[in-house]
Amino acid sequence: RRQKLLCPGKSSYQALLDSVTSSDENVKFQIIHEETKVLLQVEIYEIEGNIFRLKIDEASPLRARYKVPDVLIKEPTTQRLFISHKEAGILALSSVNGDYKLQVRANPFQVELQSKGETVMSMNSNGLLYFEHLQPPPSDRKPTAQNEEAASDYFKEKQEDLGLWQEKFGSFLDIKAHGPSSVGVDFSLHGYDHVYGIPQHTETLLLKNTSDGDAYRLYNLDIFGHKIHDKIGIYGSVPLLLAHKPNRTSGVFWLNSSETLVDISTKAVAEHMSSTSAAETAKQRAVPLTDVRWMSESGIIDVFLLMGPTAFDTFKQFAQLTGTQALPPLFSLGYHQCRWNYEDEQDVKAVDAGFDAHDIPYDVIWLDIEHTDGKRYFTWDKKKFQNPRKMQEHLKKKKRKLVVIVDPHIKIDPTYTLYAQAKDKGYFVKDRNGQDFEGICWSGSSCYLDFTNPEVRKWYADQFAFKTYKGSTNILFVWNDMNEPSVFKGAELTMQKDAVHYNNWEHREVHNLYGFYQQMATAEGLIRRSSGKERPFVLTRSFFAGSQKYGAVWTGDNTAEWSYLKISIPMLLTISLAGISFCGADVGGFIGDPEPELLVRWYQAGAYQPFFRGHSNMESKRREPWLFGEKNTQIIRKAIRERYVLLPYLYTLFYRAHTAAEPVMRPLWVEFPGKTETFDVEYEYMLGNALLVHPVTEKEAKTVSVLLPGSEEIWYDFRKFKRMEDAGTLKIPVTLENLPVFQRGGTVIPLKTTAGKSTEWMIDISYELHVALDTEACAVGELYIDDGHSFQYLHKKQFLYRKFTFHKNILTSSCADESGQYQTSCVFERVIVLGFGKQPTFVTASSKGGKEKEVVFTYDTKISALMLGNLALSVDADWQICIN
Ligand code: MIG
Repeated sequence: RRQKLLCPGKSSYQALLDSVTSSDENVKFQIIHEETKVLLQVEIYEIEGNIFRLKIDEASPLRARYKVPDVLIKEPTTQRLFISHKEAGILALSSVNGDYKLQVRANPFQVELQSKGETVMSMNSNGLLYFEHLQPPPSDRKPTAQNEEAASDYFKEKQEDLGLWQEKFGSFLDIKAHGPSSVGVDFSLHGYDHVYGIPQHTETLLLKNTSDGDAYRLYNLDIFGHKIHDKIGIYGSVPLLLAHKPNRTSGVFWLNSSETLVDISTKAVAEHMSSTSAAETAKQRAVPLTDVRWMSESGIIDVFLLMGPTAFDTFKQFAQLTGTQALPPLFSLGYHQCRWNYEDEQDVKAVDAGFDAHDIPYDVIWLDIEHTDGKRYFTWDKKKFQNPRKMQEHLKKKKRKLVVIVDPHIKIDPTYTLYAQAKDKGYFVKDRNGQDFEGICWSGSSCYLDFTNPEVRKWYADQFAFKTYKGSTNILFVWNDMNEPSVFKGAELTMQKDAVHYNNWEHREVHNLYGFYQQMATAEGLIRRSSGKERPFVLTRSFFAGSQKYGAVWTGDNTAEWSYLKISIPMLLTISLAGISFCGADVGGFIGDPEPELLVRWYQAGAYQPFFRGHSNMESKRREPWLFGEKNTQIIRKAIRERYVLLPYLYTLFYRAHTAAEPVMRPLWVEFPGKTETFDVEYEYMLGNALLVHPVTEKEAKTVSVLLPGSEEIWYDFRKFKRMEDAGTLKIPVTLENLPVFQRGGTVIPLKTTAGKSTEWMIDISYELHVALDTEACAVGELYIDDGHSFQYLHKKQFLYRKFTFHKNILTSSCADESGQYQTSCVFERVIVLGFGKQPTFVTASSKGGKEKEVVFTYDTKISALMLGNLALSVDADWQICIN
């Protein structure tokens, strides 16, 4: 409310260019507010890899302001910025290689960032820089320096009744111990009218203009039955916004964990063509421009400008700051069966057996909150789960896993060890009076662990040790829910902002980090219980920038309606763009009961999304995949089996996400950055660079409009192998059995030849390659393999990374990373070449050092597909197949 009183116009800030100092690390100077005379310190950094960082803090704050810790994986490596020019009112800085120039204008204060002469972004060009300096509370304010007096008068006069020191929210009173401290500024993104990112909202992929409505809000909340197309924040936040135009992608990463609002306004502005003659100067053209205004309740301004220039560069830049996706254990890419609740040990066994009886693969069964002894996490209900170890041994024999829920609220019960210990050690968040903060959640009156404290995180991680967590075994993994944190009867169902954390920081400062920290501690616990050997799996509902390092996220309580299936696609794409590749939505819809057709369509969609879990609410009817009649069971079986067959490709994509920050699921524009028709496509997407997927999200659909982009591309039906006749938007006929999936020409996809009961049953199943030729009759692809569960790939380089190239009718398998080695007896059994022009006369295969042998093949003239069988070519050997 206070910031919104400031309208676009001339900024009241002026840069004091006499104060400029520069070092290898940064360039610093001060800016002053004309009325309050408060000085702010500006620091500008160039970070290796085309990143710029701008920090603005008070020059001499009353107390230190909150600076988000633990999100950046390390202190970024800076490069010296050179002062290339300093004269009346302008400070010009240039990057080491001279590609980038930063222009700081003194009056009004404004920063412009240019890449090779092109203005890409500017800051404060709308004059919306806003910075509330910390003041002593009105009660102990004594007039001292003149400046200070002027400053407080300014605020008193202009902002009376705007909740400076306390604010009512319904029946809640938020007492702001340190007074107003909000910050904000605007960025103009030149030439851009497509912006994306800043999850999580139930919104379109393309961010909307907010001029006549609500700003996008980043404030992690548990909103049960959330509406669709709403800018209120749910569960998680990543303050990263991406902007794209045909020749460039850029990003703005606003590192602030307090409640944040983002206003977006796209417009066309006149651009002057540079020219000398007067007649020519009059020539103008309209270019788009997007203004993005960030407003945060507290903290400092700390913003990273990611200069791309490609989308993949931007992803790398963000990962360089916040880390890449953790490599998931392979089982977690299989299908997960969840429900609130699988009742007891018999239920778990019966559901597990149901999958075998219906020949449906699955990897993990989940236990929700009712498995505990009265919602005391890390315990078991003594009646329903009398022998959890035995139950897990049973699952282990079936080569399957168990995930249990572990929420952050701790039941107030002195006989509950976890509570008693945490209480004793002072590990709970405090209320404003210094008592343990008490809220209500599933466990009744509860306290909340203060995960922002590193000591608490360590202690919490230790709770996962096998000997401490009674009844847990090494097939048990963890689900962190309610970690926004959710507080029933709390303001907006969360913790009051004036609660107090570690080091005396108020909750308002750290709110959006709470879930991030719980997942961090949980993942650490799972790693530690295995003495550092095994990869963890932790699903979290709440998240922040960097959560990708700790596991997976899901989109929370969606509803079993078609519109929620549909919106899940842009929601997952947005989360993926924000660095979190391992994401999914509850298959079937959590709330309510899906009609069978919707459930089938949701399985088909989920099978081609990164995290694949069926889940349902307590009040929903049972929803195991075989409960909807033989025909639907068969279609769901087919969808899940297809997922399992595709796992080699998916796992390879996760390896790329882990090592190169490439999102697994990506919007079309990322793959086709020059094709403007892809920029707003949100109901279809690319899985890696090779598969285009368009889930069916309409009831009784007979056709689906699919955009196959790129006139120079060739697309193939992924299952029928047929080359698509046209590119552009096509009406693709669909039946209930299929969803439109296409393979892009020029790619090679590795698959398993068949599915098994779970990923672990599939280790020895042979592989096949789908080689889809492009217009030059070429294709390339990759396959990553390791043991699927440990850190040996990292510590001992036990992995295989293979590369496939099809060129001049020769398919070659070679090593893509010589540093890795992994023993496997697996073979390639089949190769299918799509778009192969003519019937071959003979085909030979030869392994390096081995002799050439003839290959049996069949050729389908109608669809130009060549199938090579009985190959038995080792996965870990170099080999060649020659087609003559
Ligand atoms: O408010 O643990 O989003 O997946 O089943 C309900 C019970 C609490 C919310 C989660 C949902 C989970 C449920 N939880």
